[in-house]
Amino acid sequence: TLSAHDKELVAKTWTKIAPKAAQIGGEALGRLIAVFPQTKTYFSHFADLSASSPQIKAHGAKVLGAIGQAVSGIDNVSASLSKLSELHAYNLRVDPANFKLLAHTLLVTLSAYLGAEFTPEVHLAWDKFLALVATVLSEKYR
Ligand code: ZNH
Repeated sequence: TLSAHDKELVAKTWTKIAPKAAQIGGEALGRLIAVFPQTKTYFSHFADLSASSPQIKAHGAKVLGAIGQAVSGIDNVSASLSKLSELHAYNLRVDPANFKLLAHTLLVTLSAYLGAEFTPEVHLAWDKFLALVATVLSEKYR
């Protein structure tokens, strides 16, 4: 679970990256479909499935928007993402294994953007936070 210090680190990093959130989301999603091509099946209705696809980038921006909401509501992520949790469980039916893959490409992207500021401590805080987001998005599956 996230310690008070982890939460502070996530919030602090978020203020730094928020202006570039759309770009970061686009890169993370582009990496997801390039590095783990099995994830493309969820986006087969998109016209362009290259890593530089404008639809994939726009989708990545949306995903990071939700991450931003989760950061704002970090003390109650379940409540912050409850609508999205229902959407993924009942409508999209994304295999929860994919949340781990996206967390991975997001961490890599954060590292690229933050450079030396992406210390092992910050890395750990984001790893825990993204695991929590994944748990929340999977909690309504049955
Ligand atoms: Zn998801 C959608 C978020 C993961 C797949 N998403 C979505 C949205 C959002 C999100 C915000 C939008 C909604 C509306 O519109 O309303 N996701 C998210 C997050 C995460 C995720 C936060 C984590 C972290 N997803 C995911 C994964 C996958 C997915 C992993 C796969 C692989 N999603 C998806 C889909 C969709 C979504 C498919 C739909 C799209 C369209 O547009 O169609």
